[in-house]
Amino acid sequence: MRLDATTDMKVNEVARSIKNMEIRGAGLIARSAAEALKHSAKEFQGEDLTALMRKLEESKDILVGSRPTAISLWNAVQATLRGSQEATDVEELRNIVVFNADRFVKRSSEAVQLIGKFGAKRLKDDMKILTHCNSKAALSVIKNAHSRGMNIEVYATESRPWRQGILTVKELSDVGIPCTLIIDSAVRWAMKDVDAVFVGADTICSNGALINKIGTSQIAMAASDSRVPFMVCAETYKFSPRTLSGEMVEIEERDASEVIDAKLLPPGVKIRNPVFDATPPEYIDSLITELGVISPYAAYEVIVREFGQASIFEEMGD
Ligand code: RI2
Repeated sequence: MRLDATTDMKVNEVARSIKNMEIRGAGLIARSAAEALKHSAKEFQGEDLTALMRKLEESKDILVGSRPTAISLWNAVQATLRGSQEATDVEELRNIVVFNADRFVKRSSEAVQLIGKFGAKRLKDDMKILTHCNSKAALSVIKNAHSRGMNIEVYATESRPWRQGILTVKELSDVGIPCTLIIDSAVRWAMKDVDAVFVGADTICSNGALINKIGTSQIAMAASDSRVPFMVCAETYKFSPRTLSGEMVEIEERDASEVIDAKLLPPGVKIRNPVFDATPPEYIDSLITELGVISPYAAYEVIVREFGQASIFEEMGD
């Protein structure tokens, strides 16, 4: 990541916080990036339109470079800068960016609420739900069902190495939902008691595959083996127009020190720390989006509807 002294501090600060996971979760990093660009536009001094445009482009690169996998980040900055080329002066450009950022943040938050409502209709009283990592979208479903009076219990995976499962059990316990924390390798053991799995998404590919927290694909396989429905909660800005143009999703690999102190291991032992994995569409029962509950095989239609096929290829330079 390039940290540029000429770019305003807010953008650098947000990018740094996304990189070191103080700001995390695919939805939150997207909303934070939109807010950072808005701040950049608002704080700009002077009347030089080209200078503001350059500053926003630099800010966009810094933000997008902070984490490589979640398409939500890229979609957020694209949505925030949409139409900026048409601005004829600084004031107009500023207004475009502020309007777009506010709209993105509002729609993104509303999408999480709608996903909660749609997803809750798939739950019934006394169900046991398994969730992985800490997804605002997936937890929105569980909380919505609970707020309608359903008695729901949750198995939350620890989600090594960052242990986001602890955030999940805190968040759910706070509203009175009974939780059981399990280590990641206990998923298959727990599946005998589980009625449905609900997870979030970092990216939905054009073929319907899900990119989500490492371990998600093993959970999907265990669920499939036990005939337990595997549901994915994904706002439409988690769908990747880039995969439609043939790009592969880059899987982030973080520092080995997050897994274990290398000094505790014999010399020469390698450590790998991949952050996400891919779950093929055949393991996914439904995608719960703000547009409704759909098949993973409808991902192409969602991408074209939301981003427009022609503009996708233009943006990618194809
Ligand atoms: P929401 C997280 O990534 C998890 O993979 C989670 O499933 C996903 O983002 C979506 O989260 P990380 O930032 O947008 O913890 O639903 O690496 O909150």
